[in-house]
Amino acid sequence: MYIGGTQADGYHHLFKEILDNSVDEALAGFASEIITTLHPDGSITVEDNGRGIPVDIMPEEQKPAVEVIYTVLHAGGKFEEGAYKVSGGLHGVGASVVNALSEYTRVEVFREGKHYLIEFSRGDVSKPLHLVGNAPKGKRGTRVTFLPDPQIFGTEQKFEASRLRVRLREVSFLVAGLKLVFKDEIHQKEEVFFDKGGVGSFAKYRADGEELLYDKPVLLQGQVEAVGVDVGLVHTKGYSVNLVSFANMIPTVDGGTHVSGFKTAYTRAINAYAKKSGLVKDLEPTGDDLLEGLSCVISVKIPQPQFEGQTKGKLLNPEAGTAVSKVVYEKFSEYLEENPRIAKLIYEKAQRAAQAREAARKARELVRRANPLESDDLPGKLADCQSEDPAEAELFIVEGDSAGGSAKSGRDRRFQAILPLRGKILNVEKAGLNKALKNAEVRAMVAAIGAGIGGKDNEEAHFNIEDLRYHKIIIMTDADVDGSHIRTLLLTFFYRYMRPIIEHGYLYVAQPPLYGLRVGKSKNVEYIFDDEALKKALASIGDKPYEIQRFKGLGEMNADQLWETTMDPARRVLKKVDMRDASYAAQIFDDLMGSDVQPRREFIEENARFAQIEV
Ligand code: 28G
Repeated sequence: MYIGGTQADGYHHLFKEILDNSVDEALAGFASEIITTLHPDGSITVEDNGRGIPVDIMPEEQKPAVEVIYTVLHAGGKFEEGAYKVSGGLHGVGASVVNALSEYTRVEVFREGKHYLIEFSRGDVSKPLHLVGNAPKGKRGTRVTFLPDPQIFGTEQKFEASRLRVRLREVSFLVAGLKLVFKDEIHQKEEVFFDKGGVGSFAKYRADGEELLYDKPVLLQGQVEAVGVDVGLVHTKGYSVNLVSFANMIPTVDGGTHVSGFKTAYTRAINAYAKKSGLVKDLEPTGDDLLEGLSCVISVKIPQPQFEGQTKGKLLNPEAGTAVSKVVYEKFSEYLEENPRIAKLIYEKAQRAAQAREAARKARELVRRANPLESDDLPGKLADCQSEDPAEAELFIVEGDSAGGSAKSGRDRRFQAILPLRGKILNVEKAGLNKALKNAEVRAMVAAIGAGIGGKDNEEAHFNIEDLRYHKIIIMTDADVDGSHIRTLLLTFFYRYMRPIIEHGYLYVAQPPLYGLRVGKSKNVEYIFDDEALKKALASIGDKPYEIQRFKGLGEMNADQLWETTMDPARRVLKKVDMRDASYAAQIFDDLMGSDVQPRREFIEENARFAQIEV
């Protein structure tokens, strides 16, 4: 089968074949405009302003050339000594195949001031070539009208304007400067496809919607022996790779040697440039990182293209790979040298991709490790609870080892887990996720919580609320300035990377007392949570002797005290964190971003009030 079936692809291939003949005439430098008309009866007319198919009698066949071209299979090859048909399709046999598969074909030739016509039916001449009259002044070219044979293709198939337009647009980009007009008589629409920018504009067109990293597309062009290479590319701020390739204007949907050659040379050129210009950092981008956000069109012209497979979508010629690789490496290296600002943008984008990939990998590892069934994988510092039912399980995140110790002995181990944090946790806002995941405290939290980690700067890492191991996560920090700072850091962490926990109302702040008050000889200690309450309590004592204990930190309370005041569900006071709290906490660090200094003490004090708990 010459056209690849009798379904929609084969049907539309007939149009491509005829169009390609006009395109060849344009590539030969003789046609500048091609008009395609879709008629209401389903037929199509393609017209070019080239030289017009020759009409002179051929000595061997004693028939006009145009008749031979439209009736003899493989006629194309016969005519084209040495030269090759550049546009895709059937290696020059196209016209006779289309004719054989069409109910009728009309070929008009405008040549040397004359207007000729020859008509065919199902491949055979129905009206021999004859002179219609004089051509309109200055008119030259070929006009072909045909209707695919319903006996072959069935009566239901029609040309789809959208498919025709896709090919016309493609050709307009692949042959810079060629004007293609589409007249749709069915929908009464006319459209012009015309582009001077070639594959560069094509790359830009295909980047549609995505914001560009820089405005002007890059053109890499050259010729290596018989192979012509045209590459257009532009980088977007997006993440997907958008790469299309053609061999002799035939789309190579499965890539091939030319695409492999491009990828190798592109990667090598950037890496070599980066090394030379000192852009390389510890984490080196991979080829995939460098491709992220790339929109690219690769087009090769090659004398004898070899295609693989049933669909013929993959180019096999090794010389195409060599040629593309050579042209791309040389020209792209040159481009990077001459455009250092853009080169830097491209490389830095790849570095970000590398970082995100690395962060995602680490996050995946942590999620895997956090499988609650394999409690071996839980962080060593975690004193887990016995219950595996998240609905009743509670996790206390506790500031400091000594408080952690009290909490561990004071807790109800059936449903309360304790995770002590050492010192100040990392400011995730400043560090970014990649660094945050290197931090032991952060890793411990992620593993203990068991639901992964998400967030704005890693698309691949995921937080899955369904895997949450505790439905109460309670931040327990000292009631002083440092405690407030740590609380703010933790709130920021949850807000940025585990926001669903806050949205579901699973995040809490514990409220430890500031004072213990014993009046007279009583054994009972009254716990007091703020200075206001202390004043009131003291006023009501009168002149009885009393004793005040000020808890500077959780660590100063013994296990029983901690349980009674802060952990016992029957007596404790918890504040549920809401989004405003958390976003406010994050805001504080937004304000400090970019500075290496820790927040000033006064600053924290000013902002600590939001977390001074009243419930
Ligand atoms: C409108 C729809 C499809 C075409 C031409 C022009 C020539 C041509 C086509 O020649 C045989 C082979 C090389 C001479 C070539 C005209 C040279 C001089 C042509 C088309 C004989 C084919 N004058 N335009 N074929 N050549 N447009 N459009 O089919 O040696 S096909």
